[in-house]
Amino acid sequence: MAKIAPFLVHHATPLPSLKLHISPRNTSLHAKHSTPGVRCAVATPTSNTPAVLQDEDAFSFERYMASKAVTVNEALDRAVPPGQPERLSESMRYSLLAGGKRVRPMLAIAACEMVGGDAAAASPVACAVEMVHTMSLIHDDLPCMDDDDLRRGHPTNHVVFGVSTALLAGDALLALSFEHVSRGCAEHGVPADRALRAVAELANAVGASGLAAGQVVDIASEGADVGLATLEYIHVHKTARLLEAAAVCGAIVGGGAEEEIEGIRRYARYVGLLFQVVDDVLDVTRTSEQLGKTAGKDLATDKATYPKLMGVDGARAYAAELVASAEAELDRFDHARTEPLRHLARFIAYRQN
Ligand code: GRG
Repeated sequence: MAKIAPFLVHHATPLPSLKLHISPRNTSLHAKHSTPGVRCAVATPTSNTPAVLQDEDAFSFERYMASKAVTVNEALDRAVPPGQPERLSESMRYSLLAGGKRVRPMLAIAACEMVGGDAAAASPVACAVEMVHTMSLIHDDLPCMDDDDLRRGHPTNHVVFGVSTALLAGDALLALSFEHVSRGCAEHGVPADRALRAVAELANAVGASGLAAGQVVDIASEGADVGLATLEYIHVHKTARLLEAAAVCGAIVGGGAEEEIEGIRRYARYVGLLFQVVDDVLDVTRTSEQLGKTAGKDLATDKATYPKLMGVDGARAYAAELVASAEAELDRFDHARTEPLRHLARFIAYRQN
């Protein structure tokens, strides 16, 4: 039986294997854990969709998400005010404030709160990960990369502002993300050692151990006969690493103990990979209008994806196992505190765009 996730352990902080196994013959996946109720990831919301608790006193994920999204959007708006040169600031704001699910900021804030930190302390890292994410979308859409013209329901940045400005807007967002963490943590009274550690975590996630690595292997793999191990490498680095950094940075600035931070890291690695598996399934099951970006792109460019290598049902089964494994990592924490991160994992599994 081959391991499917060897690269999940190849980060700066090695962790024990995550114990996801896939049979090379039938692609059925055997993870250690199962969660009752998580039956079919990436489903149209039906009675299978995990229900948000209705009890007034109980945790409501919808309310939680909505209120955090407002706070994050306002903070991002303040972080990148209109300025000079006007064209550059317009280009930065165009993509950063174009919507988006704000999953990465949500992870940072929820992880911070889970370890007992104040949501406000997580605001600088939450905004920073969204700036990095937006930079990666702008660059990913460029003609020299994926050459896409639709993102977040709007024409891509380079279509509106031109390639040079789009490139520079991405660069400026990347630089600003680190400035924002450094200054913002100090303003929110986050101890300097935590802020420094968060900066290092984020930088590691962006560079040659993270996004850039995943992207370069992704590009090099175009047209090649890519197997599951390479696919996993690409997505652990290109997609999962930033989600992991978001949650870990939240836990760091929230003052989490070492074992809490590492538990959250393991949770987020599962969730990060889940995010990409779901993304691949949505690419073949939803329309461009529904996604706000070009659907069917992977198929059109003959890219290796989870549905291609496992079939849509196999990818859905894998997604369900990843949710279960992610949630199992939260079992060590006080249950009530884990609600946002549990619901966030399910939200990612059941999202429709
Ligand atoms: C410049 C150092 C440097 C690195 C950039 C371009 C690049 C290297 C990496 C590409 C990373 C990338 C775009 C990965 C795809 C991740 C993904 C599934 C994005 C979609 O995220 P959502 O669904 O988007 O959260 P919204 O719009 O909701 O925020």
